Amino acid sequence: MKRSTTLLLAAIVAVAAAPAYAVDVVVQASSTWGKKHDNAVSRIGGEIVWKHVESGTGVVRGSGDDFYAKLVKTKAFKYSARDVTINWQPGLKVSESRIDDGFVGDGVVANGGAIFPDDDARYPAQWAHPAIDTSGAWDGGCTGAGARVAILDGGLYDLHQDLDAQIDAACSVSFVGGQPYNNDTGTFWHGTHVASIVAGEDNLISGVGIAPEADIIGVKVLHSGSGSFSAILSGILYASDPAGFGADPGCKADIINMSLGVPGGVLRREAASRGEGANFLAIITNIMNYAARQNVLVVSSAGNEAIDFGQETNSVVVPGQLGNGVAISATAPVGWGTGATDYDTPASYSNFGEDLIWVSAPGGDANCYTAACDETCNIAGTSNPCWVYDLYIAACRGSGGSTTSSCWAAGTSMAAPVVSGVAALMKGANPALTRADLKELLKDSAWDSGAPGHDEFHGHGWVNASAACSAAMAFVPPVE
Ligand SMILES: [Ca+2]
Ligand SMILES: [Ca+2]
Ligand SMILES: [Ca+2]
Repeated sequence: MKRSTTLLLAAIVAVAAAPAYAVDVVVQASSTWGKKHDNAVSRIGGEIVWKHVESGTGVVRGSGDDFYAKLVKTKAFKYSARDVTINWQPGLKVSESRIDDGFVGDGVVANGGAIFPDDDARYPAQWAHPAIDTSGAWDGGCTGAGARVAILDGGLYDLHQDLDAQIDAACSVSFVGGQPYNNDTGTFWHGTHVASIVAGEDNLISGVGIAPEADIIGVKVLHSGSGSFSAILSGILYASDPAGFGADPGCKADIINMSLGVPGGVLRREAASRGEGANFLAIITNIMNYAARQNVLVVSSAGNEAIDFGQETNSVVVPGQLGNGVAISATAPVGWGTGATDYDTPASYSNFGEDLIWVSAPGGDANCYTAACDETCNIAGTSNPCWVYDLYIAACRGSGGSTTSSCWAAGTSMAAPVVSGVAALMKGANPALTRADLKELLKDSAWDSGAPGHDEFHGHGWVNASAACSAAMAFVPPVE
């Protein structure tokens, strides 16, 4: 049984991208974008909204119901699909318990370790840290310093004191029209929570991130959970090749976190009547592979529909299952507030599947129904029903413009940034590591949880921060 008061299962709604007099089409050339593509678009009276030369991807706009047909008829592009806006963050769990009191920690002096988390106000409620032994990684010299993580999401609250020093504002960007990267709707701010799971500061405020010294690049591609394909593709390309969008090449990310996704079956339904769903899949796969070629590791959430994608032969998770990235399932203890430490228990909502999951990671859950879980727990200066403490507490936007607030949330949206954080720990400690190295070391350092060996829920295992740190430091590239 799901705890329905905390489960917001948003309906997946397709919105026509544009009225009949203007249609946006996502296009993919067979190789790079050249003159013939420019010419084909102008020949049929279209305009180029944006293009990325090296990947051969772009969005073109035209008028009239027949514009798409005319574009296809030019045969200039290998794939094309009319843009759609969909909800990329369905099934998120959010506890109603949000802390707006601005409580900060005690300011205990650091005792020699690289990171001293114990004096951060909400750190004692962040069970994910003991679960994956982040202290072991920090004490081993891995802090994330030097690693850059792009958060493709609905926006970052850049004034939050647990995040402000880690955000690279000059490189942060929005691909949602009329919206700056640091703006979102609602009071929760999903992107802020995700970013602070990666790199929440070691600073007395809120909790501590997995890689507290990593740099964060905010890339707004969603608004209230919804976004267009054009925005998602732009975000991935920007974080992989900012120069392609006119930005400083130094804005490139090492890791892209995408706590978003839809099962591909949904995607195909949205576009099926027009026969363009497969084209969308081909285009986004191309872009995921482009990011990989640019040496960027893409970390995606597996989704929160409790679906076994090993049995879903007719459906894929987009973008998690496409290209060369990694998709992450979620785990959580059941009754941590009352003493449980079964951290690697599969979360009740997490998608899974033989070919879907690379590794599992803490994501939280609201699945404890014992009488003890309905009692009140008092932990880290907070007081809530004990089941709340199975969720993941991290920074969020508070009411009234609070810059110190924390929220509990659960989802594969929370598990993905744990892995992005671990990847940042490795990359920061050993900048020579390639995307492929990071992916392999995540696998090699993971704990073998669940069924022995590779299994359908944990994939190659449950992520292990301290082992990943050691492996990164010890890594010697194979001799060619
Ligand atoms: Ca601290
Ligand atoms: Ca903090
Ligand atoms: Ca296993």
